[in-house]
Amino acid sequence: MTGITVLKIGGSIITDRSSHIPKALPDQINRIAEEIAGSYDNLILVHGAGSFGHIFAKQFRLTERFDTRGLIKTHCSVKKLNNMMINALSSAGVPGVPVHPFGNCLLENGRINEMFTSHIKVMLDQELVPVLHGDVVMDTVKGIDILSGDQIISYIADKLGADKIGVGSNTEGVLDDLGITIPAITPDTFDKIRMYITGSSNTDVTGGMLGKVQELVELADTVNIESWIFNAATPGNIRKFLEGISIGTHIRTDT
Ligand code: IP8
Repeated sequence: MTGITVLKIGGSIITDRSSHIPKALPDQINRIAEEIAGSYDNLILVHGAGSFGHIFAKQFRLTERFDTRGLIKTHCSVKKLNNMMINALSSAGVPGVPVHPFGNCLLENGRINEMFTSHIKVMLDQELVPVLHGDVVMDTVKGIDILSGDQIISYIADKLGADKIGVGSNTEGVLDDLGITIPAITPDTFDKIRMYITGSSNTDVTGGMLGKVQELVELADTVNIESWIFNAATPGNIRKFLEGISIGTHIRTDT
């Protein structure tokens, strides 16, 4: 068995983020499932919420206040997207199983305080592919908050001792202010280039590209787990990442 791989697919790849209502992109979801079918040994999949989560999170201001209706609406909506992903994986022959963070995670002021992961380990032992997603989650300080897929991947990779992380985004990698892909980022270079990193979007309540990079740089720095941020909208890239081919921006330690 190979080491654990954690792969995040951004919500902007599998949903239409410009839509005012939740809108999935079934062709993309099916293509991604087929690419994953080529190599899914010891794989944990995490997907973003896209228009299924960010629209409601913003509408009900869920990062600022507790709102019962908003909580239920947002969670049910992201579960629908997760279900589409599970069905597509199943059609492609991949045994994906849902893991909803709302039910197994607790935040403290927006950061993961506790997350039950023992069942995820057993799922991997049974050759299943756990599929988590950005979600609304109970928070000991704020009541609820939004948990991004980006925070999930770094937490889970650290806790389960993953070998590598892939972040399938909608750009070629991490772009600088001129739109050029930055080939490698280390904790040392991050401080110098963070002001040039672009790509945050208005409806993204969880931080956009800078937030993603920050999570991954911290992980490289603290536990030496490498990551790649690449364009998951380009057919073949997910397959390449899963086969161990280096694409996009490589985030690693200084040494
Ligand atoms: O799309 C956000 O997750 P992300 C989750 O991974 C919600 O940032 C509910 C907006």
